[in-house]
Amino acid sequence: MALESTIITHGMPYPDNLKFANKSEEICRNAGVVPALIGVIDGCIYIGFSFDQLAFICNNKKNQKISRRDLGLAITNRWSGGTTVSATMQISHTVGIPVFSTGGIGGVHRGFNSVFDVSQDLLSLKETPMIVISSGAKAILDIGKTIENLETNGVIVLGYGTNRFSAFYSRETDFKIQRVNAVKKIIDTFKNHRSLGLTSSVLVSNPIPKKYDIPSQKIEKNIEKALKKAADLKIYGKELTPFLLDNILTLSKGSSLVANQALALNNVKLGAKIALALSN
Ligand code: PSU
Ligand code: MN
Repeated sequence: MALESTIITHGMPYPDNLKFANKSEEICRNAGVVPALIGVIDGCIYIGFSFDQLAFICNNKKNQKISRRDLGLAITNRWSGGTTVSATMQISHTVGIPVFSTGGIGGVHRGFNSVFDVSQDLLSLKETPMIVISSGAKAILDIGKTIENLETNGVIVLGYGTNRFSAFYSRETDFKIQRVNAVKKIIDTFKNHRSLGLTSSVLVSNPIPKKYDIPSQKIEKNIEKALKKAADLKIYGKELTPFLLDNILTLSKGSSLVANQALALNNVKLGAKIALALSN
């Protein structure tokens, strides 16, 4: 199963990120699944890091955030850094790994009408046939527009044990999606979708465990403060998402980090079950 690395290089501070990466790999191995943590060191794409490489990438001050469009640049200029959902999907699909687990996908940003910011993750979900497990889309986004984009682009969205789309730190939003209760249904849906020659992904929205849920009213104030700061400082493009996550982490006094890790590890658990069942 594929795992992304921007969550490690740009989503969590050191050494929490290293502990998180180790834990993710351990969950996979205990489930009988080979973890493929994907990232770039010195312009080389790695599908699985050694112990030393992982330690390096977790604490490298020059890490780049590498999305799908950056891959050619990263190789040419010998960058090191984390691959986003879009870059990780591109690499996984190229080498034949069909299942990928992450925290939250990128999507349509708030204020889209003026800033036109849509994550490449949505393009990759449209164009790359995989099963992607996430806790919905990040709460910093415009969830409604993100859902509409997924529908337009033919991405199947399944709610694991729920008929509501998740918003990362919060279990539920008002947006209805197709509920699925069993791993087998996810796999059958993917196979039937593929049998028709369709090349978009199946996105599984797996809610954050109840214990770690942060109700949206609670996190919303912090999101709005972070968005205002980003606008004041004219932060845009690929810098925006890491800036927002970092500011929310500070504003929430670390509780967003705990939630982020809990949901991402929970997604690894579900992803490993899916990967194992698919390979069997
Ligand atoms: N979720 C996190 N932290 C992150 C990301 C997601 O908790 O850093 C990353 C993912 O790698 C995702 C990327 O693909 O943010 C999206 O960035 P953008 O909005 O610039 O497309
Ligand atoms: Mn963007």
